[in-house]
Amino acid sequence: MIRLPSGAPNMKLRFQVRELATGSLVEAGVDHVRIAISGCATVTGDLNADRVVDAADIAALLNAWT
Ligand SMILES: [Ca+2]
Repeated sequence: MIRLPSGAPNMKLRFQVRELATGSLVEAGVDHVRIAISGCATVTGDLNADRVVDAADIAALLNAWT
């Protein structure tokens, strides 16, 4: 697993194959590569974590106001 820096807008994945000795035959294959995104971006002001800032967040704020 490779962790990318947060906020990275792009990603490049490169596989590199090279000879270990002259005259050798290099063959390579890439199989079963899986890219997954885990976690989620936070939305500023989203107090109830439904990824939308709306009246429910204001209500949550007012209900927490003591
Ligand atoms: Ca919300």
